[in-house]
Amino acid sequence: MSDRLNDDMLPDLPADVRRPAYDRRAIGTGIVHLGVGAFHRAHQAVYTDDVLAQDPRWGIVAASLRSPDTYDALQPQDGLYTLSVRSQEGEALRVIGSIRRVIVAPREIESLLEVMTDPQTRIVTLTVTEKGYCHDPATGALNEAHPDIVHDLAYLRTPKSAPGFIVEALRRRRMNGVPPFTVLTCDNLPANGRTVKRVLTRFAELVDPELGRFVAEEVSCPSTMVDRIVPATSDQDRERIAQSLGVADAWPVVTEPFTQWVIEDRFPQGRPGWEKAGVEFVSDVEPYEHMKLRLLNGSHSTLAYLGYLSGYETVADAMADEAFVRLIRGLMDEEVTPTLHMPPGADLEAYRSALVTRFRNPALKHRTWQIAMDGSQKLPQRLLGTVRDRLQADAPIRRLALGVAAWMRYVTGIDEKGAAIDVRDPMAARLRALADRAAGSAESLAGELFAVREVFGDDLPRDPRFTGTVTEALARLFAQGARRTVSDWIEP
Ligand code: CS2
Repeated sequence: MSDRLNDDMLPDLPADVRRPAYDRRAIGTGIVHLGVGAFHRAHQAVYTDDVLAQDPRWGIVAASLRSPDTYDALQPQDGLYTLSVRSQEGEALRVIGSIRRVIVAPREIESLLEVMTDPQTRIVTLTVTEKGYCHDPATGALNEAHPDIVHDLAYLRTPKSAPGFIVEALRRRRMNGVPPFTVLTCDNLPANGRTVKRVLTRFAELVDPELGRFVAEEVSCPSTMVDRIVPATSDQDRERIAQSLGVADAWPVVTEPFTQWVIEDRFPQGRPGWEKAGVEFVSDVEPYEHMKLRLLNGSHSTLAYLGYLSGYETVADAMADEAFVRLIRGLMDEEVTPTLHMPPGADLEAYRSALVTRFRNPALKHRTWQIAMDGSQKLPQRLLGTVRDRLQADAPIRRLALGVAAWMRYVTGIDEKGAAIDVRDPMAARLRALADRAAGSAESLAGELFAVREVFGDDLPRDPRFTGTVTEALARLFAQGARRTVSDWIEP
């Protein structure tokens, strides 16, 4: 199929494909987004697309901080792309028009800083994944030895990292007398607004103590809870969607029907009327965040490591196995839920049951390998915070410990059949070296990995209830494999 999706093609799309209900030429840029991956395009960009007809000020300029892939795909399409919502009931297609322009940051540093400095830009949103904050995952503090941070502090005007771009743009705005934008992180970090604020303040302080004070006092960083499962797009997705559209889309995004966005309402420079698109504005996101990070993402990571080791390609494949369903239900019901504070009006039982259905969605090919990525950055908020709360209550942590042990087994880089695992993690090389040193013994492997304090902090390695249960689970994984451990870890 040679024709490409673009503005001129919109009128010719099949009638059942929804498309922008506004004049794209009339929209301004109110938002700069950093990290234009599939998640942003299936979540924040869709909520924004919903409100542009009523308020055209809030178009998005989206930057990728590393690769030109998204630019190459969307530039010839005038920034348009297809959102495919898939479930057992079928597929609904919609063309999203809220992204006005894509910038590849490394080759257009100055243009990106220019838009970020423009007074019309009132919000900077981010989905740069956990590692993009260049912080220490166990403490949430800026990692001042991170190579990108070292670079950005030395070359303020040509940053590479998200904190580097944001602080430089804030510095210029301040110099020009332009009020700071609101920084809205949409990543799965604990207390994500507070974490990004801490990182930015420290970075700014290292540039100049005055700037540090300015960021601390003047920049609003509301916390958010974001939720939508968005697996990587496959070539089959591209082909199927092109067939339905009648034109090619180089990079559609595929997602589930469920979507949720909860935001603290602190936007001194204004914001889109996202509530009309279903966003919940609250004064404190923490209960929502704990509910989501611990129930959804904690289960996801557990499924990812155990599922991958058991030979399951996708989450839905693992959740077609009753032993996995039992483990995940037990994890959520018995170990995670008692640590949660109820978000106002939430029905946790309904939430947990909905999660099981979402994980089982056979129309989403969400690879266990994809979720397994960057475990060193994910474990602290997904599993270890829960572990700490449980230990404090002197309550059992068996299923949580099995998830942690499965991560340890996974980062050895060798699967149960002796084949290599492609471990993607900023700490992969270090973890692999520790695993090699441990030479396959559960006890020494666990010991080596407990000492990684960026993951486990100083407290957990000293608690024998934690180290003992994880080591026992790891020994079991080595002795009898993941699939069998999943079925008999709780009730032999
Ligand atoms: C997943 C998340 O890849 C992962 O680590 O757990 O991306 C998850 O799909 C989203 O947080 C769902 O909202």
